[in-house]
Amino acid sequence: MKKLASLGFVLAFWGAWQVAFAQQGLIDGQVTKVDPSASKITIKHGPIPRLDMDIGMTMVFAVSDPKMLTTVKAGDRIKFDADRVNGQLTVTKLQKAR
Ligand SMILES: [Cu+2]
Repeated sequence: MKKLASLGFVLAFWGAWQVAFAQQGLIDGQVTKVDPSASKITIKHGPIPRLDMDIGMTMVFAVSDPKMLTTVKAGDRIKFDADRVNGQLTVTKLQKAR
C-alpha cells in the first residue's frame, strides 16, 4: 500500500513537472508591430537555440491563426512559441506575459 502511494506521488510530481516545463518552453518577447492584413507580427525576442537563433533579434513571423493578432498590440510583452511551417517561421502559440 505504501508503495502504491509513493507511485501516485511520483506520477503527480511528473505531471506537474511536465506542465511547468511546457510553460518554460515558451519564448519571451515584445511585440513591435502587428500587421493583420498580411497576417504577420514583428517580435523582439531573445535567443531561440532550437530555431538556430543564438542571439536575440527583432524579426517578422507569420501566425498560424490570424485571430492571434487581435489579442496583442505593439509594445505588449508576450510569451510565444514558434516553429518552421512550410519553411516559414510561424508563431504557433501566443499569450500576453504578466
Ligand atoms: Cu529571430
